[in-house]
Amino acid sequence: MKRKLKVAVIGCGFMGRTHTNAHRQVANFFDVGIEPVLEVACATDADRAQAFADKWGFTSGSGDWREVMGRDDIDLVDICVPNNLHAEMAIAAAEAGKMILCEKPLAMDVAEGRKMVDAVEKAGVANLVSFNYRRVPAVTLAKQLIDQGKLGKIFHYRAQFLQDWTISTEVPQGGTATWRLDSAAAGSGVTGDLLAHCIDTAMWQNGPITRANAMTETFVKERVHADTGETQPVGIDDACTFFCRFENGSLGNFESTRYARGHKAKYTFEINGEHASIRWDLHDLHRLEWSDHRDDEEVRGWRSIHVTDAGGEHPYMDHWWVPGLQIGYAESFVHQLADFLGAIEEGKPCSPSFRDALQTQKVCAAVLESAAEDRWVDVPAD
Ligand code: SOE
Repeated sequence: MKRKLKVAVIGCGFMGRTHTNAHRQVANFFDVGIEPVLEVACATDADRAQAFADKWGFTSGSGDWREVMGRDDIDLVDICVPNNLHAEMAIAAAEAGKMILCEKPLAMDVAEGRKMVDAVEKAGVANLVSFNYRRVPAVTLAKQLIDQGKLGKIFHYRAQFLQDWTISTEVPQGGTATWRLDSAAAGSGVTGDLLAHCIDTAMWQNGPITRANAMTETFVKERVHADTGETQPVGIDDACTFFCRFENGSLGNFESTRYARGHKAKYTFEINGEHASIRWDLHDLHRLEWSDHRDDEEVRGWRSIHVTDAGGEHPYMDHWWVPGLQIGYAESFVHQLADFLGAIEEGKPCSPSFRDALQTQKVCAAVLESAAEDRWVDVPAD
């Protein structure tokens, strides 16, 4: 008999759907001894929460997250709301002794993030931040190849996350669909929303980032606020480019923008080592490209690995179909949950924990400070 874990999903938008889908799928594909039970879906609007609960199979819907935190029957709180609510909800959940899965970025800023880390560590509750791209099999395979030393010494890490959905000046800020453009709800723009993913993956694969030098730009300076109808200054970064140094001596080069016409979610990275290079592209997420200088000269070049082998060669793939058949974006959330539940079962921490995500928050803060002050900024190690 599997242990049942009663789950409250807070937030019924895009991320609420990705997480709920994972809760529904995980026990069918992964043999963990814990099974999530969809107990309550919560949103500010109680009717919206109830409609979401009905559609996705929760026992009930609720318009009051504080009441949900106080319920004895809830084991795990899954926070899928705008960034400005993460800290308050996570700290309340920790104080109520709940396990917590929290959407990225961890917090609005480092100070908030520290309070969240203190809260979960003091309460001793299981905690994980949803940097889901780590768990795309091709990305996990890249990490394994690096750890096995197959690339040798790493010289360069470069990553981009490009989108084009905010170019029109007619797109509002704030509200349910466009809160990511409102600094009061999001904290920052592409730095916290998109580069945080790249930074998390990069530090996981290549170790700590120690210094950064950045520039940011806000191309559209004013937007109508969806809640008030008032035109207000835009406080987020629309684009951010930064250089950095990693502790292992390698150089980093990161770029993100929502003004790259033609790109929807073009997250790519390339890592150059002394023996080999690898590169990955979210638009083709089941492939990892590999170029090995040790290959015979006449066949040396880039090869494209179809990361779908199910015999244990490729991470996570033995849980899905048969070799050659792809999975996608949604499954990265299933993998994340399977790893989290497995860690809970074993009483071990799961990464990225709140503490791991705080380090990403510190890099984001250093990047924003560097851009504001036009200078290199060190990233504190603690
Ligand atoms: C923004 O458009 C966004 O949805 C991010 O918030 C997600 O974290 C990213 O995975 C895709 O893009």
